[in-house]
Amino acid sequence: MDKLGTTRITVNFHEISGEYMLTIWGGTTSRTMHAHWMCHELGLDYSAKLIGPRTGETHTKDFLQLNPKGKVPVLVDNDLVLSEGAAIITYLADTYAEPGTVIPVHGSHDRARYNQWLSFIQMELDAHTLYVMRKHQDLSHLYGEAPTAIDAAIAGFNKQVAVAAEHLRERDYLVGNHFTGADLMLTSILQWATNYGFELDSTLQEYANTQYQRPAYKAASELNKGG
Ligand SMILES: N[C@@H](CCC(=O)N[C@@H](CS)C(=O)NCC(=O)O)C(=O)O
Repeated sequence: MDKLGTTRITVNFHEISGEYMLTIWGGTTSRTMHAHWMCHELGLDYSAKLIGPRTGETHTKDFLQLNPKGKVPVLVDNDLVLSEGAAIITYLADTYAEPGTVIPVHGSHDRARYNQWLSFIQMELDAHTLYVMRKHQDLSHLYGEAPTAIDAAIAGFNKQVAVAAEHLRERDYLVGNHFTGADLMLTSILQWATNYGFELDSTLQEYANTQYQRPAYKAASELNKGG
């Protein structure tokens, strides 16, 4: 890693004259993990700029030009700048994966189901629940205390995650018969929930443990720690 916090990862075709065409900004959070994990699944050569939230690094003039939301992750691929973890992993898979591997092909029913799972995970398991806990627990000095909202978030998470558990009772993956970006997103969320003290039911725990064994997960997780 160099002094700017840039980690270079080996592989194939993204470096031109020493300049990386593909860069992922952000590290240390479950949401930045999404982007790094997908890059590793695809074996991409990219530059990782592991800036962290609330360090000031997401609010510099230069970074705000990339993402006026002042948030990570952000992907830069040539002249494309993209924020939002779900959009980033979908773009990476659409652009760099063999068709039909880590993302179902356009127009298929499985692609529609993939979209459904990503929306569900982002809204029901992240924004409405775990992130409410984050804001009013860990970050209560910024967002205020809200015990009633936390209780509702815990109940909401348990209710919604049970839908994923039920779905996985008879299958190994969320969509189709192999690993896709939907599993990547769900696993990251389950890891976050575990860090928050949620006890996953046995189906979900077993499912998560399986994904944690993926070499790309392990490598991305190590990188995303930012150490
Ligand atoms: N909807 C976005 C949320 C991104 C987000 O909230 N990122 C947080 C870190 S988890 C952030 O960058 N916060 C910056 C800051 O508060 O300084 C996504 O899923 O990618």
